[in-house]
Amino acid sequence: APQYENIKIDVVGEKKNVGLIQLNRPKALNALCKPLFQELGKAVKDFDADDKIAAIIITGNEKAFAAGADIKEMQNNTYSTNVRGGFLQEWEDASNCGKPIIAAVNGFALGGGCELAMLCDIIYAGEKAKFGQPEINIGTIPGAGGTQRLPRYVGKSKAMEIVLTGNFIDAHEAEKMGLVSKVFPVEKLLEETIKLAERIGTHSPLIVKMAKQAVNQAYETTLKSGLHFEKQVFYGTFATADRQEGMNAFIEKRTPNFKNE
Ligand code: CO8
Repeated sequence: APQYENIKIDVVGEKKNVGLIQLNRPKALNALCKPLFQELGKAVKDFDADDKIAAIIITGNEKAFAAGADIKEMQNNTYSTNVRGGFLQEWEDASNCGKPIIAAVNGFALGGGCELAMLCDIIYAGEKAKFGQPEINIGTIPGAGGTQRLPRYVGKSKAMEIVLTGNFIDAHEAEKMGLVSKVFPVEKLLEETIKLAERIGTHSPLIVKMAKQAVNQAYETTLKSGLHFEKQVFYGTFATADRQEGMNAFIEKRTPNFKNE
């Protein structure tokens, strides 16, 4: 297995089919420095390519999921160095994953940390989690989806309030506004997130991937072309062995044996 300095990886779940990535710069509240993001991108890519892995979890520690981009690292960036170096380009690696990624958020998910959670497919939170886009406090704006993904989750008024004030919202508020799908006691969060990943892992990985692509279209296109995309993918499932097996198993009252084909 590759050696990482800023993250820890593990394979968990009863069937060892869940890839776990823990952000691991506790002294900096898991601030997302460039080496961390490069390692995260590699870990996500490797799990995505591993046929034994059904879903991926990204988590932090009890104090912080991630407190944002590394302010010390970008303090002296200039417009020119950002453009020349493609600042934050590594983000694309994590968002191109075909498998489901679940964020398990305890503690702070701020700035780039909140944006990282939002580029995951599902967010589960511990009850002490705090979300926010505090970039405005340090004279900048969200740079990795905060102004685009957040309004799609919570609507314009709440997104404006979060981005323009820099105020934090707690886990229950985040759940109420649709940013987070469930809230758990802090010490239960990871096991509940693993259960969710395992539940997804009982299905055909092939069909899970198609379903993820279809839902993602809802955030990328008009309703009309999204519905068209959905219909084509739905029809496409009928070209797979797993669709036949799923329906056969239902009729025969048995558990399906999916082959990822
Ligand atoms: N970057 C670098 N270091 C950080 C960061 C950060 N974002 N957040 C915390 N740290 C460091 C602190 O400097 C401190 O280090 P040291 O001990 O060496 O002084 C250590 O972590 C502990 O932090 P605090 O002492 O501040 O802990 P508190 O419990 O007092 O406060 C807070 C916790 C409220 C989370 C506070 O640390 C804070 O406000 N952090 C900054 C939050 C922030 O502004 N985040 C937004 C950053 S900008 C951004 O994310 C731009 C997005 C662009 C895309 C990102 C792509 C990666």
